[in-house]
Amino acid sequence: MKSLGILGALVLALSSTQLSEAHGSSSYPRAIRPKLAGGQKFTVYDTPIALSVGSNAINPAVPVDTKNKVEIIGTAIIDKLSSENNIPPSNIRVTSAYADTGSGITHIYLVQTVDGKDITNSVANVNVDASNHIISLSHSFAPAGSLVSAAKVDSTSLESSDTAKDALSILATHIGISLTKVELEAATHTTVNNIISGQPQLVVEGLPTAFAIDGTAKVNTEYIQQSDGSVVPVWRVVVEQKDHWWNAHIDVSNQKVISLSDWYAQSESYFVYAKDTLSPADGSRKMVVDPAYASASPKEWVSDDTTSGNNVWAQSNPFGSSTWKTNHRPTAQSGGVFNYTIDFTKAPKTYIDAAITQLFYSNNIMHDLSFIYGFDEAAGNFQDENYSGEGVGGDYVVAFAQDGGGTNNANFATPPDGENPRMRMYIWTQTRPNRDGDLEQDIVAHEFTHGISNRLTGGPANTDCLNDGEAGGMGEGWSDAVANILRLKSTDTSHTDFILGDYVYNKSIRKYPYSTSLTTNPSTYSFLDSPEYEEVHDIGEVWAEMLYEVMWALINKNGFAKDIFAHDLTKGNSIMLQILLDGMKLQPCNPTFIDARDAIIQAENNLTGGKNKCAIWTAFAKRGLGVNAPRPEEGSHTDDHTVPSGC
Ligand SMILES: *C1O[C@H](CO)[C@@H](O)[C@H](O)[C@H]1NC(C)=O
Ligand SMILES: *[C@@H]1O[C@H](CO)[C@@H](O)[C@H](O)[C@H]1NC(C)=O
Ligand SMILES: *[C@@H]1O[C@H](CO)[C@@H](O)[C@H](O)[C@H]1NC(C)=O
Ligand SMILES: *[C@@H]1O[C@H](CO)[C@@H](O)[C@H](O)[C@H]1NC(C)=O
Ligand SMILES: [Ca+2]
Ligand SMILES: [Zn+2]
Repeated sequence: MKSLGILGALVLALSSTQLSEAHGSSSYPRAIRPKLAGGQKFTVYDTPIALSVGSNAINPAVPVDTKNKVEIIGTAIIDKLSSENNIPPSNIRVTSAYADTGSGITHIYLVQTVDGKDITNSVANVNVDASNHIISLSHSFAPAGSLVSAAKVDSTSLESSDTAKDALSILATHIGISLTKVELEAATHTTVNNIISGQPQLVVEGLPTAFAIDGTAKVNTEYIQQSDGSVVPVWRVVVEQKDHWWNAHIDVSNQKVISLSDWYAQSESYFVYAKDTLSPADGSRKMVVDPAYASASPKEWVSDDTTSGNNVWAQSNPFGSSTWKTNHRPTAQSGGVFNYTIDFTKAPKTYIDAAITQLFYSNNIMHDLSFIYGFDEAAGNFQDENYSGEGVGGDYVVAFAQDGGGTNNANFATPPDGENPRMRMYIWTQTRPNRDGDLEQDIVAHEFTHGISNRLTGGPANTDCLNDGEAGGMGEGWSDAVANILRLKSTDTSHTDFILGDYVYNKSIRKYPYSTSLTTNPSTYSFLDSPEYEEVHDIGEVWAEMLYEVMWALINKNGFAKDIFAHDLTKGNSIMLQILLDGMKLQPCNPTFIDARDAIIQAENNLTGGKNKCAIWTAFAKRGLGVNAPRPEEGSHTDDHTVPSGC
């Protein structure tokens, strides 16, 4: 019988089928803002531009105090932005300006106005060097013509208490907090002038504390530029709650929230088997707070309050279907906390929320780790939004926890860059109660690594390079090898043996443990000629065993990085992961063992200048892949233990 994934046969390469997408079901408020068509381009001048007031260039040595100098520069900037963008100077206001004492650069921040009110997202910043030259500039001003319609709106009426209360009611509905008519009517209000802008602002008091922690909300009118460049009047509402401090802009004409930001930095916490814990057999769960790596996931992992984000969407899938958007996902408790119970005396389905949380966590860990080692946007990784603009976005991992489509296995399907891959994790039935593959890190790491090797070998647009034979077998082998690198602990030595799938299967899912002992694991290149070694997982076991030898050779020579995420390329385990991924990028489509070995050696040569060349050759040669090992087209996989001369 042929099965899929970690145990059975091959990894699927999906055709480019597009699945229809339903809308997500979360009610949690996401930050929103109009995406301006013109963006906010940042211009850096190679030759700084002299500033002038009227027709007079500003004297580089303005002999006045700093405050005065900042004011003069501010006026000059307003004149420049005004004439360049055809906006009257009276419609541009400096919001902040200061001369930085360290760099000597003066920073001027501005906003465009209508009727004396700010267009909240039409802003500029200009940087001026110590000799009064503009060194860089950016703005998102609305085009001149778009202001005409906005100027016609009578904004004074918007400051009445009734309309202000309308605005509160719309925001409450949007963020899912009850605020009744009666509660609103009971609230009182006063008018004050905003400390910074000087513009009138209504302070509404006596609101229920679920909506406003101190009972008050501030409302005023402003304008906002929409994505098409048009400018519309909005209510701005600022209200603080226990875990949020909202700054909302509500469109007056259609009564919708069109911009929303939260001044609280949202934290994310997961109660999980952390990345240094292999499975429930290896330790207990703990709370990890904000585990995202900023270089890989600058906006963290969660986009709203459930297990979906830029890198991964994790959900249940009891019927093994292929759609995911409307599937069940757990909702975080207040403060972004994902903490769900597990009772191991019961069936896995009783702890599905903990399983989904774990799967979401482990996939994101794999995303960040592989990103740090070069499986990034340009290299075709899995992300909805690719922040660099390189590669193709729209392809976060769709990960199904406790998928009902199978048992005793797991699999990963890798379509080309730009299409969502699928990870399916099954329940394992060897034990009573059954066990859940979502909770075993080496299973998830194995599956995710299929995505890495498929996208990197032959380029991100081609995921048909590791389908069968030696290439397909190495696909399985790299997946075990990366799982082995991730699970390393500082107490492990080259005498430690690793068993894959130990927790879910209650024994190894491979023939032999990974070991540097030829007795414990006798695998060598010539095993590939045995009829028992035609299936990809069997071939993969030989490759992963060779890589296990290389890994320990590198650690023994270079030492061990306690934290693989620190990317310390002087340490053996970090070098190993780096040259595995670099080798995948270098090697040809449908590589043989020999091709892949040569790519790893080339990658190491590039990384360190060949410091570890002999250590790597010695490790491969120990398992029969020495310099004279024949290529498969030469007829056999005879073991060769020769190392290059000089080693
Ligand atoms: C490795 O590759 C980089 C980028 O192509 C190159 O700049 C560098 O010189 C190479 N290093 C070695 C040791 O070959
Ligand atoms: C997780 O939630 C349980 C209640 O289900 C609670 O008792 C426990 O303290 C929480 N754990 C953490 C670390 O917050
Ligand atoms: C990459 O992501 C950016 C958003 O960050 C998007 O604008 C762009 O279209 C994406 N590129 C591709 C080719 O998908
Ligand atoms: C695991 O296997 C051992 C025998 O190898 C057995 O004694 C034990 O009960 C099994 N554990 C479970 C949870 O089934
Ligand atoms: Ca991608
Ligand atoms: Zn596999």
